[in-house]
Amino acid sequence: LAIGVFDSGVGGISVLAELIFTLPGEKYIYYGDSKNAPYGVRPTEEVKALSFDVTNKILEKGIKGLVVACNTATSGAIEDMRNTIDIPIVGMEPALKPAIALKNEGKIVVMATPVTLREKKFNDLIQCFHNKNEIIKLPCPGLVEIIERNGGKGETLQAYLEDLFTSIKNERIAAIVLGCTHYIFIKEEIIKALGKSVDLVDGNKGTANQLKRLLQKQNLLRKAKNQGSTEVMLINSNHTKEMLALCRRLLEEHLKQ
Ligand code: DGN
Repeated sequence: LAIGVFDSGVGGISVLAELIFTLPGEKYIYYGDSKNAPYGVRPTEEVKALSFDVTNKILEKGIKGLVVACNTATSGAIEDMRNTIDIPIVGMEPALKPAIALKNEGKIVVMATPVTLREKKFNDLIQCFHNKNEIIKLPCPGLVEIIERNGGKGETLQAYLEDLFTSIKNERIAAIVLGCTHYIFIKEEIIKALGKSVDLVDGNKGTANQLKRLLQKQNLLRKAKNQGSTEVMLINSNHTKEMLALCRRLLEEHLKQ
């Protein structure tokens, strides 16, 4: 059986690459719901309904574990999914713990979608750390759409980021948490727009390790003797040639890093 991975679009491909590094020799089914992206500015009930729709499509193909490679869908739907679907399900969490562990001086900026930053899950997480570093929530409506278009390169992205960072330009920044899986593809552009070098932290490795632990515990990892090469099936609800080419390019570029 395969490992299912889904996101509202292409962002979760950065997580897929991390999974392939952590668990090579497995079979992966990646579903990007680009037709319905972005999820991050919708009411929570809609995020839930879309997440269940996609999950049902992946479940039909037969999977032994599911990675919700989307912070937004994790915030809005993962609890209900765990209550109704009987396979290991791992989600994303903005990487506050690793950012604080760096012990840099200054504030921690969390870039994420409006849904992720307003939902209970994130606000509960902040409570555990509020006395360690001051946390600045930086919602980025519209950023996912720019990245969905061509992977995010170009002047529109640069202008968006420069405008976004005007509010934090004069802050001392300990780290920036990339709390949306799409943003992993634009690390260089973030640093360029900020105009200074800052630690960028994401939760991809944590998610991949967590899936490994869960599958190991239930004895669901492919045994070494049955292991062939890694297999990846890329599916997208916006089934155009351009979108599938973008998915392939992002995966290839990310696997090279
Ligand atoms: N990659 C998704 C996330 O991590 O939140 C983006 C959600 C969206 O569609 N805006």
